[in-house]
Amino acid sequence: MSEDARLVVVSNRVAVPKARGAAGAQGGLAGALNAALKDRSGVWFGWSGEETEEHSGEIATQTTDGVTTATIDLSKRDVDEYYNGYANSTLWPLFHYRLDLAEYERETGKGYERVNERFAETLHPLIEEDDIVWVHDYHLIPLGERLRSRGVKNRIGFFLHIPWPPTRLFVSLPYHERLVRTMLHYDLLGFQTQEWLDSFLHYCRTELGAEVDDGTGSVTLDGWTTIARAYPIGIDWDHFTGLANTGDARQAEQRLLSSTRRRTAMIGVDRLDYSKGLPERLDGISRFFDRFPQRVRDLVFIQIAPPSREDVESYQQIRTLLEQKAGQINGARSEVDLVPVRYVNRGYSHAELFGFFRAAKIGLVTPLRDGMNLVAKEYLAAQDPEDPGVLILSRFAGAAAQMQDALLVNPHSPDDLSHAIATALDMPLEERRRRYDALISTVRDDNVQDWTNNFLRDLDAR
Ligand code: ADQ
Repeated sequence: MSEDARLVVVSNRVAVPKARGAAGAQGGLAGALNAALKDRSGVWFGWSGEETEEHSGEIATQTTDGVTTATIDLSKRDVDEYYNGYANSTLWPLFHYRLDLAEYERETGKGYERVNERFAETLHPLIEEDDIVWVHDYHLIPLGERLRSRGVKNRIGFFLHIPWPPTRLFVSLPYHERLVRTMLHYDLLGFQTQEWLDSFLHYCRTELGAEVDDGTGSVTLDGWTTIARAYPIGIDWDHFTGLANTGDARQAEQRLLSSTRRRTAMIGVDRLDYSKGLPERLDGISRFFDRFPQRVRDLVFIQIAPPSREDVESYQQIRTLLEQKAGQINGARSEVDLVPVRYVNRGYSHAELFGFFRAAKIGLVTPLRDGMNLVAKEYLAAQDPEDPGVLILSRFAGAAAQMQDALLVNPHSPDDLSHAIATALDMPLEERRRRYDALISTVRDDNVQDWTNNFLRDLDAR
């Protein structure tokens, strides 16, 4: 990218320093983008997270560490229809293959288009001639096309953080064609893995009749050409591993070790979301204790899961279900001096998570479907290379494509999970080291700086 080009990042939420919800369970996006923006004196535009009676169009800006954030508030109706509605009750479940949970409501679809239009209207005057614009995620798919309709000629790229579903599922979305056609107005489209990219290209070819070149990823339709490629996201390795020496990380590690004593700690850390496979995970653990009742003395499972998207009903249901399942295992297996499952409903700082990960000899990451999953990478990054823990990873996480040396499991199968837990518990040091050595280079080298550089390099070349 030319050294002078300013970077404008657009995403639904913006991690404004000290803003409500800016830290904690906001997701993998925030850390990734801050790293990209720091070097490029960029602007980060999006929703403040605040609701107002009426949409005012006012922009609040703030500059910290050379990064300017520009945020707008949304009306309650916009939040209901665009955020809780179309983005999180239609696109999120559908893109995670959950047709059973996807809701198709005309009104929320209109709200989604209206808010994308609002974003374009407010953002347009902030864009300068040579800026490069990078739009993120499923909330803002039509934004590029909305900017183009206002005459924006800048290079605009889009990255999808979640999976792209197979065509046969995707066509259940009303107006699917209209949505995908807007994507062809971007100069560059990024997906997490080759699998999601293949599904997208398949759709363009078979449903839109676009001209698709699998080699270059170019997609042409009605005079518009975009390039679609896979850019697997990574963690901020230097920052995350640097946390090892903090007091918070050490204390967290000690706290976990002293509370688990002779038992092996197995950890799960996820936003409370049905895509993360949490009830299925507990079924696997329950099966493990059914098979090996005496091993309740060897293993303690710690699940850290802060609530998210609590205004959406399917998220309230999953929370109740999890409480029941954790309660059932503990009811059946607890002794006066031990409880097999600790279920913690809150977020922790990355330093504390580092310490917990390091103290846990098994990392259990079993989403039913996940664009990438950064927890899998963070778990490994926190391990002691001399005595590393074992990562059990769902084959349906995007991360599995890069992490074939993890213990890969089918998260739908309690037997498979139970078997993997037993294997991990008994795995000799030599094999743990071999797997760790095979996995750590992708975690370290394919990091978030590499991801942003690759994406921006290709966007600049357009
Ligand atoms: P998420 O669905 O949020 O992200 P993930 O990639 O695992 O999933 O990122 C979660 C981030 O939040 C991690 O950095 C993790 O440490 C943090 N986190 C989770 N639970 C936490 C807790 N209890 N306390 C504090 N922090 C917690 C979406 C997609 C993913 C994709 C990312 C990035 O769904 O597939 O990997 O974006 O592109």
